[in-house]
Amino acid sequence: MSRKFVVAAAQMGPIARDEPRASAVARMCAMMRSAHARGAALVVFPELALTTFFPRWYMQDAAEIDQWFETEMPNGEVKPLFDLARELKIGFHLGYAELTPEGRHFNTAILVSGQGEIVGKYRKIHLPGHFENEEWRPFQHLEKRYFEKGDMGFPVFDAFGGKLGMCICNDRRWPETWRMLGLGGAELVVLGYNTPLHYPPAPEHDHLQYFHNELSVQAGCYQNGLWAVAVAKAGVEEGSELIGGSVIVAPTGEIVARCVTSGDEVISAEIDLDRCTEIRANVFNFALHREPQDYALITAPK
Ligand code: CDT
Repeated sequence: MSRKFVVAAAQMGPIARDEPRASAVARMCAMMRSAHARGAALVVFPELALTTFFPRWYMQDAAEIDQWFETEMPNGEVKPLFDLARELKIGFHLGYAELTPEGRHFNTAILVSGQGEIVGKYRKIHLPGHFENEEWRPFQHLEKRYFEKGDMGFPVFDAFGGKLGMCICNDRRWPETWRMLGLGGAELVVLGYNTPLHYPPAPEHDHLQYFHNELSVQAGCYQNGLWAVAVAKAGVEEGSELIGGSVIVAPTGEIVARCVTSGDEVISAEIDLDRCTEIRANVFNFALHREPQDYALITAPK
């Protein structure tokens, strides 16, 4: 049976600090319709897609921090997206800030089926940035302050006729992320990102941000023989420029679709999950060629 289907990446332009979630959801619904018109079975939205990228501001007040988090999913403001998915029979991936009933904070992504059911959840493991206010920076990156490290590992889900995994933004730079998902059997990895063009600790690398994004995703795909859809929140958001460059990448590492704007933009591609075998049965045949007994340092405590 064919395992071909169309996937879409729904890149989002900036979300203002005072933009209500309902407005972001309306923008996502418009892009979901556009993805559906392209025949997509799955549309991928960015990391923290419901609000502005709030870790750029230092906050101390718990209530002020918690206003950026969702305490249930779906909630009233996000429900239109779930309803539309059900109506159009299209699945989606959504990143958001999660506050659990126990008061735990995570940078989370969910996978929702074409029936509007949550079929997968992932909590970001590689949290970038810092804990304290660093006044010398033009903007903060306080993910380590506002989120706990994810506690779910790198799960792989049976969905859309194949094996799907998720990671979030900074996770994509780590080969361990991709290898864990590859070893888990993932055939498609979906991810969102908010990547500032300017990296204050090493500004000499600012011109490489797009290159490093593609390098990371293409290497992850090729070295594990899987597809990926990597989706940005892009554009100048509250004075901080975020890279765009959302891509759909084949198991060969080739980019098959790429966003060309820094605003709301939908791209799509037909993917064939059976093409993972081109790589996995050959150069990266894990069973035949991996030598884990020589990789002990990778899992040694840091
Ligand atoms: N959101 C996120 O993880 N962003 C990081 C920024 C670089 S580290 C401050 C990223 O890896 O793109």
